[in-house]
Amino acid sequence: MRSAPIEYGIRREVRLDQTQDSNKIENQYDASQIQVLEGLDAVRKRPGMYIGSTGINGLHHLVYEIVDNSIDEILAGGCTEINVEILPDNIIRVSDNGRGIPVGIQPKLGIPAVTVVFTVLHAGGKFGGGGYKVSGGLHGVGASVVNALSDWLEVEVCDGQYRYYQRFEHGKETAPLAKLEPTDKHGTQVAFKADATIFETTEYDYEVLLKRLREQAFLNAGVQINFADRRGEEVLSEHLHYEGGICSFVEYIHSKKKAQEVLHPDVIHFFGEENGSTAEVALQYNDSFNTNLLSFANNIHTIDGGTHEIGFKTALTRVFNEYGKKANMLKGDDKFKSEDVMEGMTAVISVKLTDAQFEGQTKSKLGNTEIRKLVNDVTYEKLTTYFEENPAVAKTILEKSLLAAQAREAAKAARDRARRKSALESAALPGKLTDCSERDVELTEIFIVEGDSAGGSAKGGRDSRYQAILPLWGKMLNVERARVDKVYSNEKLTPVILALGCGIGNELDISKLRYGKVIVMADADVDGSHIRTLLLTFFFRFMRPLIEQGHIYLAQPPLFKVSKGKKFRYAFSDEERDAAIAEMTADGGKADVQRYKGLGEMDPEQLWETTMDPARRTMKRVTLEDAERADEIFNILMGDKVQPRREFIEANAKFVNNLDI
Ligand code: TSJ
Repeated sequence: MRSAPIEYGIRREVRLDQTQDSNKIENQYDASQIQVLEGLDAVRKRPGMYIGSTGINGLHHLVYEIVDNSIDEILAGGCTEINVEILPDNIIRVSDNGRGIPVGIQPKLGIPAVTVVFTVLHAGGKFGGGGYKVSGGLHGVGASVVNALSDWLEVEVCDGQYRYYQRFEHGKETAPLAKLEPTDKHGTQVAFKADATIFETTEYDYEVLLKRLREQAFLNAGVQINFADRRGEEVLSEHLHYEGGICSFVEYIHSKKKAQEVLHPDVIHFFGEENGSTAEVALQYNDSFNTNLLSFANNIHTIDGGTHEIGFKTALTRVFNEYGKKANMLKGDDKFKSEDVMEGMTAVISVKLTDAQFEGQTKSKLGNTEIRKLVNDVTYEKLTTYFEENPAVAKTILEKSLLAAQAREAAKAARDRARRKSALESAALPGKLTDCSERDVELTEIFIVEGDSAGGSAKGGRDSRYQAILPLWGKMLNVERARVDKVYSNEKLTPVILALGCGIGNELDISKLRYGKVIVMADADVDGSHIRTLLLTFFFRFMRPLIEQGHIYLAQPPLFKVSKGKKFRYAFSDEERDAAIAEMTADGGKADVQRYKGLGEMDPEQLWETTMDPARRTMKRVTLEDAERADEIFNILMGDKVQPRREFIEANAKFVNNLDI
């Protein structure tokens, strides 16, 4: 894909010249170096501008930045394998067996190209030469930014003739590029340690890196990535290699969801190109109600979608409508909406284009308008042909879409009824709600509490100015099978919907949300776990923006009270309990351990000081991943497929307390 030589490509003469006398490298430094260093100082002053944040996401961004360069090298045909390692002390080492970053003197700056890569802003791996230039965001900021934000960074290049080495500290070279012994190897290795004075944390998350590396292995079919975490006694490692590309991606996603079954055995796949841009789509339907659409532009995950997704959705809906009419499955004026034809669909869209424009707050929405037409055309033509050639598959999928359309109609009718009703009754708050007095949503919290006795403690312990209590009781309905229409009329969830005040599903209006924090407070037992799973599933399906915008929390009540005489300590795990016992009994005598079987056993004061007081409590903010997992568990527990449910329960029997997250 990247065939044109780089700007300061390897000019034979220059390189031979320089490699004969490594001292010469030193002499060729000039004033432009000063500019270089100022550039990197800017990165250290405002790191967020370059990597988004100095939190864990920014930290992981450093790794992506380096790995992306090796992937580019693979795409250019220069190598086959990438090794990514987390070493003790959170040092990252990335290597490939490519051509090696060029070491020849860059004519404009008079220093080796590899040094330029690490010291000149925006001269990183994405430099020149007809690659996919990425603009408008945090993407592809380059190796120099990683260097600037590292305590130290070392690069080793083998070009088939010699080994070269250079070290940098805080972005500044400690010595010029050193030419070492001859070698017939070729490749690049970069090791770095993120600067702990810049990052809030320098502890990498294996799972997060694994997820992203796996994604890259799917998006670049054939690429081999070896990933290892060598920080602990036990080495964790994965070999990531998918010849099937994004088709393997779809298969992988489906293989992870035990509770659902695919509706047709083969992943549908198509590809098209126009004016140097390419579009590739893989999709497959399953028997769940969820849509899982992942889109990428130049291998960057576009979480907020954009023109490629719009082109796909428009064409998909059109193909279904045209085929539905022709096959006599759609009657009269009936038409599918986009949401109908996406129900139960898992799809991956990958586009490659020059000058990708990323928009929006987080730069994760593709803006290039020409891509809409490309994806639309490709999807329309190829999917129409596929349906004509595979009528049995088409029929299966369309039947599912028909059910979805009917459910949508039924839901709308139910909503209209509900709206008329609430307009008449006007008393829109549920009777069980004990509201707070504050009305500023930024300051308010609602505790959704399991059971009436816990509700009583919570009411007694709360700060009534800004904390509201909503007790829930009894078993809730099966949200999986009861669709939006049923949820509206269900007596158990209606209080939640009414109390939050922002509606659900397509009607959700987050500006109407009545509390800034929605806190699920349930016991640490099996029933509590069920309630959490149910509520998270409900939020995931019908109020997803609340999760995305960080409004949903899980309270963390203590499991034990350890006391001795007048002294006492709360413990939130078995380990904490044991530590508290050890500490309290160090000077002799026995400690008393009380196990809280439920929130209701705590008196209001205890509940306040351990779980509700903002100054002392810990809470878990629910992420989309947590909720998605709850949704999966919910499917397994409530779905009608007995086998996965049994497997799951057997496998998790001993962890039953942790079912929810
Ligand atoms: F991020 C980075 F720049 F530090 C980095 C780059 C890190 C790692 C682990 C690998 C790489 C990298 C760069 N691997 N391979 C390359 N290839 C080139 O830079 C290269 C080599 C030859 C030619 C050519 O035209 O001959 C062009 C390029 C871009």
